[in-house]
Amino acid sequence: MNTDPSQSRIPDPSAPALSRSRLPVPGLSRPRTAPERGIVHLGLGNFHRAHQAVYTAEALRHTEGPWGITGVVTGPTQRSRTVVEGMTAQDELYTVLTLGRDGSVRADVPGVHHAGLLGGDQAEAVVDAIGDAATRIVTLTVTEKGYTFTPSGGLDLDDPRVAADLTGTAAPRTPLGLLLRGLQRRVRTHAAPLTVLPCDNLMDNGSRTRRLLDEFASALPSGEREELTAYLASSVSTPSTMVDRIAPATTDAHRALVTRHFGVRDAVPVPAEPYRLWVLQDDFRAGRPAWEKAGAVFTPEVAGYETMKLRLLNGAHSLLAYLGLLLGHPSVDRAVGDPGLGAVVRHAMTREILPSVEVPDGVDGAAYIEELLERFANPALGHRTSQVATDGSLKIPVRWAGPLAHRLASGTVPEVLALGVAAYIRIVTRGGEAYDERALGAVRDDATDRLRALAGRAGEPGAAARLVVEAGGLLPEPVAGSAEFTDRVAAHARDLARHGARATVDAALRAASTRPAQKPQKQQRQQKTQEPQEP
Ligand code: CS2
Repeated sequence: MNTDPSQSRIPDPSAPALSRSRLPVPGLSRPRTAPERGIVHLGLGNFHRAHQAVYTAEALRHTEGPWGITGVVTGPTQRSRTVVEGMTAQDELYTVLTLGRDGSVRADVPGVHHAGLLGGDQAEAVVDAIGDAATRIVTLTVTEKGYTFTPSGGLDLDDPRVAADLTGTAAPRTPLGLLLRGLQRRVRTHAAPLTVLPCDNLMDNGSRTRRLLDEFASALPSGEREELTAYLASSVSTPSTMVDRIAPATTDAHRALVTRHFGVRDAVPVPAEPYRLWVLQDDFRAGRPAWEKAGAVFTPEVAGYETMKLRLLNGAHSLLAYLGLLLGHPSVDRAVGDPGLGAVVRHAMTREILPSVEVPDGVDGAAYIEELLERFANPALGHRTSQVATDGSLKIPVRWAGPLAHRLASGTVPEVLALGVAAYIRIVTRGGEAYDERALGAVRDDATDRLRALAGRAGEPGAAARLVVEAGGLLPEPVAGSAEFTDRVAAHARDLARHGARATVDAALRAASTRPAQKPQKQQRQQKTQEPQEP
């Protein structure tokens, strides 16, 4: 089946809504009834619906089990509410549209969800669901922001929402608050074991989540603290996972596609690429679905896959997003299809990022990079650069800090990653003055006001970028304190302002291809105020 872009992009309101009684229709089989709820999922967004839900539906086709999912919306956005309301109106069903590079469309209806909950308005119901003895796994896709940690990785006790959740006088608002109150309910009612499975793009997401839960429990008043700490230690596991599938935001074009192909109206379909991967540590305290039957990989060596994916896929994605926005590209496929940008990103992946990655046994790093570039080039996805650019202050440390530190330690300043940092700073500090925000979409980032104020203290773009790197908390030492690195970022920032993105990307490509990989001269920190050389 093929997509035809000349066809209507507006959904047909007269088509009947997707529902169990409407199915099967040709191309869409009737999904099974969701089994008893064994999983509570925090973060009912597109990624979960195209990834874990699909794995779970497939696993259940092979092995029965109580693995129905109650999805919880944790963010306040209207889009998240739309998902719960849309699914409710459709018997908790929705379509996963698998969109191939060749224009092929495949549709699946997972049908594994129970009625969704709104974390804000229905916090008590969420706590009940997590506290229910039938719940065996709590999974999370709450984005980097949802974990409420400080740059050093600890629980952000200064975040007023965290502080409020710790007092327990009102309904919990943060994902960790909801989770902790649910665990508290479990301790006080039955103390059955549980697995907490984070599925976000964070390195060592299992141990990081564990640390945050432990810190949350330790910050509770005496009495509450002891019971939870003991329960966490004895009965809760937090395996690490690497998750991968590109699943962009839904648009009217996707809704129209469902109606055109299948004759039904779905208000909340999920577009996704054909590729998917899930790598997990097999440490489940109360059982799990047979996800391996759906292709998931269980291994103690999750870290290797995580590093490879976060640095190469997500790292390159962020480069394409920031440089793509400055070059006027609305989507990732258009950005990677830009010959100059495609070439610098390929260079960065091969020469600046891959050397920092210990590729897992059996994986060929160069072939993985080619596969990623092909995945990015999928035009059917329409993955917005502004969507990937969101929350850069939290994503950049995860994606770029490791490769930057690795290259700097080996005596090379990574030209393209330095340009990426300059591009991010330009976008976050100048917004609509830096790129066509109206056409390409706004880039949301909680650090915007803080970084703008910092940049404003410095004045000219090079000095502003330098100050943001040195004092903005974006990148850890030794990267932020490397004079060679901040010089390059400042030079790129100045070039972006003076000569524009096209000339700067082209110059970076020339410099990156010709610059010998040698140790730069050691510079003293006080020398950093000197004007750097133009590339
Ligand atoms: C993207 C990811 O939005 C982003 O930051 O880099 O959501 C990416 O699409 C997924 O991690 C792919 O698995």
